[in-house]
Amino acid sequence: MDAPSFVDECTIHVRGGNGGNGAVSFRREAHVPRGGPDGGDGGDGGDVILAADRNTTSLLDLHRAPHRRGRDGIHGSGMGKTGASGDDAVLRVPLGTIVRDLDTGTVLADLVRDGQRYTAARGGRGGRGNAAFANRYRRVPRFAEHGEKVRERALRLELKLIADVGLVGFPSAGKSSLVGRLSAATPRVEAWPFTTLTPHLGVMRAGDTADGTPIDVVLADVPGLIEGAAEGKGLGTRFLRHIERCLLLLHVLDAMPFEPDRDPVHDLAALRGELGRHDPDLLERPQLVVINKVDLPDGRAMAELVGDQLGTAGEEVLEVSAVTGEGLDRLRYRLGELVAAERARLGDVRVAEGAGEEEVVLHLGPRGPDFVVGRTDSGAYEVSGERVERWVQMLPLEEPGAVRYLQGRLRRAGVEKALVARGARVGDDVVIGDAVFDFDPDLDDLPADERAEILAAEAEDDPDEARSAAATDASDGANADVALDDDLEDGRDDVEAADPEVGG
Ligand SMILES: Nc1nc2c(ncn2[C@@H]2O[C@H](COP(=O)(O)OP(=O)(O)OP(=O)(O)O)[C@@H](O)[C@H]2O)c(=O)[nH]1
Ligand SMILES: [Mg+2]
Repeated sequence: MDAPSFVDECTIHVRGGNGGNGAVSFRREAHVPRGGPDGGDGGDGGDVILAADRNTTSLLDLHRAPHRRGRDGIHGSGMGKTGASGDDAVLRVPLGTIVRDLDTGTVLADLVRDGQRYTAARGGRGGRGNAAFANRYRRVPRFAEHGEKVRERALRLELKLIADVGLVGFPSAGKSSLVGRLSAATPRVEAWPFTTLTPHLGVMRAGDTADGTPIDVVLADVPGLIEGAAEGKGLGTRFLRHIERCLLLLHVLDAMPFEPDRDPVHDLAALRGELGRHDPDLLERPQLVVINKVDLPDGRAMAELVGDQLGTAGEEVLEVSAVTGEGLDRLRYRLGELVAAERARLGDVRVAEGAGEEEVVLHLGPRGPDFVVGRTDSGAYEVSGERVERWVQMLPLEEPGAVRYLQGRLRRAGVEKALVARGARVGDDVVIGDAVFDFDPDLDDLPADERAEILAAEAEDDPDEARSAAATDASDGANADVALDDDLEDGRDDVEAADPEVGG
């Protein structure tokens, strides 16, 4: 039954909600002769967020329903009403979920602690209402922004369990029996091999450490390995990824295996061979060996014989019985000691690799140039860049006022200069996103006063421009807060989620 309920890899397609449209509206009141623009802003679309949750054990839900979206923002309306923001879609994932870009394989986030969140897809920004475009020079703005439309993103999720001790052993060696005895977990135990089909965790209270505080140790019970697992025999090494992040490995050896060609010494060598073929680094972890089933007739004699042999070879070996409980106190104590030592050495992060980077949940690459100018096959100039394309998408280009506003923005962003530098001349086609423009670079042919007025109006549109440029520079490195610096770039105040009654 548990095979289909455990999924440790899946691809998801996520998309934030689109932003709501800004409204075009003018105040009309009986006693106010000339009402001003009062179109409110659209609400922002909801994000898609991955949240690490200790109570979620597999990626099954996402595997079954891999397409997830944030809710769209509500459109703004008259009387300055801002539309409500769309709700975020919060997707719970197990601790140890690694998020990659599906196409490039780049690791975007590694969610290892309960409550860690990664914004997998950002919602679109709400468009500004026409009231936002009013200034001394543009008293009657007849346009508002559309809400930002956002694209879908494909992500690959991979779960690598976060545990302290990984139990490895042949099928039926007694791994699950041990986890059942040592922790509150109740894994299935049967007399036949491959009873455990998916990894499980159990939490063990491991006695007192040196300073007297008890420590909790997380045990990972993984499906049994057999010789040839690395080549796919048995369940193969498909589940070995779940011990990759364990602090130490516990080899569980059967004192009295049924197969005549097996014995504990041979089994240990075979297990190490399979581990090494999966990932040689695994063999560098601290390792402890238990010989289980010493309660069986001849079990103890065998354990003593083998124990001496392995001990001479430098192994640390404990003899136990998961059935009678013999040796388990000693095992519990020793595991506690070893785990405490490893945590002290690695800084108690419960993650063997990448320690120290774990708080950084959002890994953004360094910010590239805001836009690039290229040529299309037909010879047109093409300006591409997220911000620039967003401006074009969000403005109603059938409105002359909006086009003029856009031109100002492009000019100030340096797009015109870059086009000229690339060789564009008046009348050439310029493609930005889905729109095609005639290149009309500067205002030089306009009468001086008209030109001054346009420039003054533009300056009022973006009073925070200087601040915005500074913020953009400062956020150059990883982990930039995109939302913040984009808001500054618009020179608008943060539009908070509106009163839920409005426009809902
Ligand atoms: N006599 C005896 N039998 C044991 C002991 N530990 C486990 N067993 C038995 O060995 C069989 C296999 O035990 P499991 O705990 O399911 O073994 P496992 O290593 O988890 O096996 P897989 O999940 O198939 O890899 C069961 O019949 C257990 O009752 C022990 O200490 N003594
Ligand atoms: Mg088992």
